[in-house]
Amino acid sequence: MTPINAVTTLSIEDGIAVVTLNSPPVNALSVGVRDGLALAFGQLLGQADVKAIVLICEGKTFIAGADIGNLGKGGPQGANLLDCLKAIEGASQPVVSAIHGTALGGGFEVALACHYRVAVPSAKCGLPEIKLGLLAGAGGTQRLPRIVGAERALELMLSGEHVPSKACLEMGLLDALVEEGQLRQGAIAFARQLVADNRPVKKVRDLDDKLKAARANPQFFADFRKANVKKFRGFDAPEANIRCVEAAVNLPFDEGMAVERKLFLELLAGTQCAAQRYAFFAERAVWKIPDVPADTPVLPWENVGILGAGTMGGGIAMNFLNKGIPVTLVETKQEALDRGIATIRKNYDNTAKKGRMTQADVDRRMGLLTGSLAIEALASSDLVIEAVFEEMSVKKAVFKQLDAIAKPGAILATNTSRLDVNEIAAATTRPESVIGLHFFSPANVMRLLEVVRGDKSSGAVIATSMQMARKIGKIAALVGVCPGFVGNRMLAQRQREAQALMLEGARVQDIDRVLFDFGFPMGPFAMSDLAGLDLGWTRESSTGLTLRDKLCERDRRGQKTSAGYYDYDAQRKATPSPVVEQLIAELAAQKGIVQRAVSDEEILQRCIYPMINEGAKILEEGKAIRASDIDIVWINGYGWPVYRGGPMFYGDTVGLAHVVETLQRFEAKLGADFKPAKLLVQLAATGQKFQDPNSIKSN
Ligand code: 3H9
Repeated sequence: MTPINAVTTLSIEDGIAVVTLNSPPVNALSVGVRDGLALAFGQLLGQADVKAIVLICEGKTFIAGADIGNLGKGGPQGANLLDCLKAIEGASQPVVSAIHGTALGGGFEVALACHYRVAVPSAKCGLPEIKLGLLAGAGGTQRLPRIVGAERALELMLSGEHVPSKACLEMGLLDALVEEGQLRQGAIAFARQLVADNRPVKKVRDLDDKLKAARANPQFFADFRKANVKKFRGFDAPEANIRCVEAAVNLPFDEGMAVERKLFLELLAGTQCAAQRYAFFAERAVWKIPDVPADTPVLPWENVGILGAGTMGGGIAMNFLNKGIPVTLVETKQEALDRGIATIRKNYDNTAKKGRMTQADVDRRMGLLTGSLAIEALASSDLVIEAVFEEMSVKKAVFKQLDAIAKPGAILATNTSRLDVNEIAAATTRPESVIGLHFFSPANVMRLLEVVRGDKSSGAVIATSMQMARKIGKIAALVGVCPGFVGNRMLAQRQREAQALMLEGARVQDIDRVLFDFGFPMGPFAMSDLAGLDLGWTRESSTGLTLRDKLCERDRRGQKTSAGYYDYDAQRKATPSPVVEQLIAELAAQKGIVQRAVSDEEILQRCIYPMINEGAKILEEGKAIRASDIDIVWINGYGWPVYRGGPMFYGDTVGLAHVVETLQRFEAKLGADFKPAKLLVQLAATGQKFQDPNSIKSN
């Protein structure tokens, strides 16, 4: 074996050359990997005693793509990837890529430039660039459609799906599967066979058959765009991806490559791509907890107890059942328990009806669920999650009971969305075992979990909770105890301003429109109507002084009563309500507010900048570890558009000095709610960003 450079080796045995890359963790296309490819292939091409070449990787995966951390950054450039691929495809000997783990993005593009591809059954391939706000910029958009056709290519590129080997083989993306664990031998044998059979080099760029269907249908791309308008709303990358496939269909290969390059560079320079690359690393950073290192021992847990079979309790239970983990569900009344279990079954039955689960899957899950009316049934649970009524006295009483019956070392978790976890923990004799696990509704669907560490939560309890979150497919952000934690605490800022703007004269539909156009799935008023205005409202406690009280008193409780902030028709289509407009005008007059026209810009800044400010306070108080954790909460729990990277990243994008100035302007006019946080002022003054590595520590 001859070293080519620090990450590349070359061996030649009986006329078969093997180029091996070894650049942990994922063999990303760093300078070293590209240089290694260029040098190795430079040596091999035209070497008469080399009959075929195998490209393979060491470690856990084939090349997982470009080095995302360095994409678009200056610095040492190394060999050009496109030149490497040209050399590989232009080789006179057949080149076989040997795939294990994942061949993704630029990695899959390297494989597509090879003449043949083999993989082990567990491998996956795909072009996930769309998730980074990008397109495959090394020929992927031109080669993929030439193998699978335009329709399939669009599906794969616009979903970013990691496609299992077997499906790749069926689509012609792979030429053969080789035995698991035998990739090197299998690929060499495959290459030998190519030589023995005198098979030609097969250049994907020369294929055309699969493109004919789209070429023959002039409506094809327009129809595809139309069918996906909703899905792609706000994102730049989907349209650029579609234009590349259009180019593949309608232009010669090299011209298509030029279109791809131009659009790739445009996306790469944009803020959406920057935001989505940031989100990629934010998702991975969230698991790193400075004072709970990765080697912290976790507590053994094999079963879960859930207290409360309502919507939250049932949804939480499904997460565990889905992963084959037994759940004991406890309620106080038989009827409530029966209802809770029936709802879980109904949810699974509906999934089965849609063909996304078999009846056996449903039965297996339901078989793992045990109902009980006695809290003692949780005595053997390793992890207990309380999801009872959101009231401190009730929670404390429950935790006192749990303390008495739970086994030593069991994790006692509360699903509170706003109450003081320390106070709840203090109701037990083991506050170190208590933690908050704030699931978001619907708990079986929403990806976010706020893990709320109490002052006394032990490292093992925190580490186990994070591991549990991963196991059930959540993304967890570790947050500290404060009212509303991270997500709801910041949401309160937006809600307050939405209400204030409404009284000042901004129309409900305009506030919603501005936030919808910003990229949220819906605005705050449409959201309230969907959730129901009477959540936590009772006629007895109504003051009649807020708009919400007035609406609820008139039975305008949201979509469910066909009236809330909006009027709804039978198809749930919303229209602005003259009744509500009248009520708002009256309320404003009562409060002595002179209504005025409010600009879209003011709506956006008043709703969003106080959130950024609150995020800064959260960081100042140490209630979140890093700004990107806050962004993860907002992207995954509150529909913040990922292409804007989260509120803190958005603050960085518009400029923290501008955020501070704007807040100060509002403070002068509207009062202390807008007073900029100390951290925000300091960062702005020193020209730093939230995302700068030491921005929090240095302040
Ligand atoms: C592209 O290719 C553009 C081209 O079309 C055009 C070129 C001209 N770069 O996820 P994990 C790190 S765009 C840099 O925890 P897993 C990751 O941050 C790229 N770093 O492991 C983490 O670091 P740390 C298209 C990367 O087993 C560590 O590796 N490709 C990259 O759960 C382990 O990662 C993609 O979008 C990278 N490309 O999942 C694929 N990939 O330990 C992106 C990973 O310090 N990657 N890291 O936190 C993935 O989807 C997953 O990482 C993968 C492994 C499935 C590979």
